[in-house]
Amino acid sequence: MPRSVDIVIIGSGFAGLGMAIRLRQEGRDDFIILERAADLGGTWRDNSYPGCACDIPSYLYSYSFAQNPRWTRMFSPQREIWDYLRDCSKRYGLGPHLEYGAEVTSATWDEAAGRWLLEVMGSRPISCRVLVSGIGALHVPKIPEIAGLGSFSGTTFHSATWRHDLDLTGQRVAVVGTGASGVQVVPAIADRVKHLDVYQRTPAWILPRPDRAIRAAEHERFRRHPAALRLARNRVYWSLEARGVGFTVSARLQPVAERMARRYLERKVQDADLRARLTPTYEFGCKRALLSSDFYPAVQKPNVALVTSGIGCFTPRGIVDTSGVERPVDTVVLATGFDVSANVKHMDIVGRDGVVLNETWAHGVNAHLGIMVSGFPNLFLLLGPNTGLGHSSVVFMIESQISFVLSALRLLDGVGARAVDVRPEAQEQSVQAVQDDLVGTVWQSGCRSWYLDDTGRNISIWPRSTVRYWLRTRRLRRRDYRLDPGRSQPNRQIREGARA
Ligand code: N01
Repeated sequence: MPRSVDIVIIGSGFAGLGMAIRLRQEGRDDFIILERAADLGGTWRDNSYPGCACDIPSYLYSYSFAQNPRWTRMFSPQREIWDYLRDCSKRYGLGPHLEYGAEVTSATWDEAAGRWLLEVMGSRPISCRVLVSGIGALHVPKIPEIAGLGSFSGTTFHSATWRHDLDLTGQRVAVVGTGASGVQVVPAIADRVKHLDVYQRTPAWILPRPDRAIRAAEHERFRRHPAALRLARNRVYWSLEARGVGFTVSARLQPVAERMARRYLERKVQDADLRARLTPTYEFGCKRALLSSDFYPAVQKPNVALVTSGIGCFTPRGIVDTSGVERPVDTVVLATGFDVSANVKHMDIVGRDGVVLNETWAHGVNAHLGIMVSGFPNLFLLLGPNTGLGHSSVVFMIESQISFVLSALRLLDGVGARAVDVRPEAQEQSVQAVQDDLVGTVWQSGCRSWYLDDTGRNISIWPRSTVRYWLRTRRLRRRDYRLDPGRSQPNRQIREGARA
């Protein structure tokens, strides 16, 4: 017998918890958060590799409605962000709403009842009026298909599932990948290991990270004057938004950033051959530009080797590069990123008329404003397709999406409708507008990045300013949506059964 709740949120990362807090602030308490893991925190729980930290300043990488006067650094380390999320959960009384070990395997729309029916591993089925996915984009580790990987007799793990039980001290280690995760892992373990091979397939554009400790006097000021904290946050927001102009409005600003990155590399790496191997050949910003002040020093340490000849295969002893040289190692860390096209694909989501979301997405993942998919009423995706950013904090995007969901709920309640569904033509138009806006941008300038799917279509980036996104998601444009009159029908018996 299914339990019945009004709203189900899937996932307890930044998106799911933010949604829950705002629901409570609006006086809506009939919701649960289903989390498949044993603790909350999403990507900031999973990514606990040494050196993991945020590359967006702390003031902006937090909720606007729950600002934190106690950040210890300008760029917060993972543990502090995870603690912040746990603190938010406590402060806003989310504990009773959280259910752990509850993996949603399928969601099916029941047209007659106007409700979603969820199958949940480790729990009874659940019936809900509104379903919000807060599972985000970077949660399925990408394990590369490299010949012989299974035959390696040492230890292999992905950066997002770090083996804390394993002491790397004195080991020979290989790190595969030099993206945002790789450039943080390498300096953090370089001094501890006996030898480190860094396998770089494509170099990244890197700028120094202007990190520093936040001083006691600043903490005191923020504690006494919350307006000062808001001001600090606004300053970061507008400076990143200004930086974003180079991505979104005037491509002419990109070479300026590229020059800065090139000069930084020249200053930090004297060896001409190494410098050449660390120099990207694609435009700045095409792949995510990275902030790191310790990656270049780390790859120049005597016990560290940058391998750029490409991975040929794995052997039981180690890795053979494409020129045939075998490098024996004890442990391989795969800092090889995430499968962004996975999004909600591991769930069977069945909408109106038995339409399956995965089939709808077979020719390309897309959603209206990254949030709604036509034919899937009362389903809202947080951090859905094309809502990632190259220049600013995704927490801002999440908050915009949460406001959108809240206004959809107000609309449903206000007009007495049981379902809201985006019209196919509105979705087509907004998806096309995003793809049109991407034409000619740096993200489409020819490099291979995780922003693109296998066909080369960009499924990750919002190509305009975050202000524009905020304006588009502030409230629902009525003509873009179909509203079904009536109330959703939680079976009275089911509800009583659930209470009992
Ligand atoms: O993943 P990535 P990530 N052989 O996809 C290489 C967020 N994040 O986990 O560039 C050899 O960027 C691949 O090479 P190439 C942030 O949004 C945020 O580092 O494809 N190499 C690349 O170097 C970020 O963008 C923070 O040629 C292989 C690397 O692996 C996103 O997460 C911190 C390979 C993957 O880089 C993903 O970052 C960390 C192969 N077969 C992450 N396959 C913050 O600070 C892949 N690679 C907020």
